[in-house]
Amino acid sequence: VDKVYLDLCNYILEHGTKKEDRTGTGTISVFGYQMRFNLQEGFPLLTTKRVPFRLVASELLWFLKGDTNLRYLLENNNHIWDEWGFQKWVESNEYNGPDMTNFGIRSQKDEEFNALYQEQMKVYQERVLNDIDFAKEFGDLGNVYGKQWRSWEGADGQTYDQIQYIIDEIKRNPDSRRLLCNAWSASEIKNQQLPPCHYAFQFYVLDGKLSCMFNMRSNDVFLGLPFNIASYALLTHLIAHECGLEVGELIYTGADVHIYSNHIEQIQTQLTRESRKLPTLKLNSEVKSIFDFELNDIELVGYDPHPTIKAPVAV
Ligand code: THF
Repeated sequence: VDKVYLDLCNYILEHGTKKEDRTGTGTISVFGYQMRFNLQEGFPLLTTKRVPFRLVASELLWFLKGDTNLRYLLENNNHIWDEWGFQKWVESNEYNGPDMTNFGIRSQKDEEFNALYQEQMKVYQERVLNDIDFAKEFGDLGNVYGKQWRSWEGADGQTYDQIQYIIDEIKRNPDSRRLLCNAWSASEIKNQQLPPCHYAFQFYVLDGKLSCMFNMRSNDVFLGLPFNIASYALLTHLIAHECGLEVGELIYTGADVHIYSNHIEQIQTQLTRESRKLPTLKLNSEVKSIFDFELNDIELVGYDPHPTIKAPVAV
């Protein structure tokens, strides 16, 4: 996994082009890239830096619950989506604290502003955790992944559970070429704090093995991609578990695949490291339905990575 990932990093550094982006950070970008991972070789969590698997797992369980509110993530000490909820809050009419315009970029460039921002962020997190009405309004990220996966709103006014459909279809007709979940919806873009980056995925069953391909329109290679690979690998394991299948391959297809300009040093460090043995995944065999899994039913065994490498997230 590390080799395939680091090959991509090298490829972007060599062939990528400077490109401006929505967040104002600047990136080196390529358009179109594919990677394949054999899930039989171990669980694809990078070993050349520590990837916090607990955060990957709690985010995936959040999607699978159909939840779109930050509250669940905060309860699980997962802060990877905080900035997107915070943005909704500070742009609302009810916010009357110090000006937080462009807080993402400013907090990285201005120490004094950063202190103010951290303070406001703390206040926001506390309120989402402790004030249910506040959380309902300002902790919700809109019709993001959980909503799209579990209760897609059809033009007919009905809701559709795309994950349940996939599971039922795998059990009934494993040769199906419709084992697909789509999170991208033209009419929902305006109702989403961030339109989906991993916007569609599809499963494939052959010889008792379940494979998965996922598509990304935009991908932050240093922070996002290691999470995305692990998340879809975990989803494939969970669905295989419920359907009585082995795991097969995980295939990644990326469109605008980029390294942020303030992640280049970190990538250079990571490129000097030797990869280690992959961990394996252990799922609680007592749990049958993927919708019943909780964090402590999912265990990673034998993960011995190189140390964490810190990097700022672009909002
Ligand atoms: N926006 C950007 N700029 N990058 C992303 O990766 C990204 N996401 C989601 C939404 N918007 C994005 C959120 N997912 C981290 C990891 C995944 C994220 C967001 C942030 C992150 O900072 N990871 C740190 C550890 C963080 C921690 O310990 O709290 C890391 O070192 O891996 C891509 O889906």
